Amino acid sequence: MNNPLVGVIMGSSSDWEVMKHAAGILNDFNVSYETEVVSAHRTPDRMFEYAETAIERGLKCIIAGAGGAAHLPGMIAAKTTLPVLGVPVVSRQLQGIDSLLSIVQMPRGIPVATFAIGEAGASNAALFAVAMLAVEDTKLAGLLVEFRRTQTASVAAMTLPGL
Ligand code: RP5
Repeated sequence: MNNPLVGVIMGSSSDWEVMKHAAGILNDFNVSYETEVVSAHRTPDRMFEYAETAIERGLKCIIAGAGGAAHLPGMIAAKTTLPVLGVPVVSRQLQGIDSLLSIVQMPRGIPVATFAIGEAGASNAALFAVAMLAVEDTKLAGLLVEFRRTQTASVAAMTLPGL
């Protein structure tokens, strides 16, 4: 996409199954984004380069997903002042509890906005990015209101099966 506003990065291509839900929301709102695999421990130089050039490339925020000892969001946040939205990816051994704790427990001074483990977190991180961009984009703000209306209507229309 041209002139991406949001960076969607992840530690491995195996994270895409979760992170594609962030991309899906950004697609729905027609927000430009870029996707890239950036591993904190396997491609540290790429991670630094990505974070250091993010502002000059026009990004407004970065959604970073990782699993296990998930230091990607925190390390990206350490190298840029852009808002970083962390998504804990479900891990094989500890089902993402490790990812969640390692993203949410940032020491004071370098914040990472942390979302729920897995698909809901990826979707909500993207909705949060949309909400941030909508502060200065009235068209996007209108789309967000419409999204909420549709969601409310779909729940209001729910029916339950009888016994
Ligand atoms: C982390 O290790 C990634 O974010 C991924 O969630 C996890 C497993 O990576 P792969 O072994 O599937 O490449 O760095």
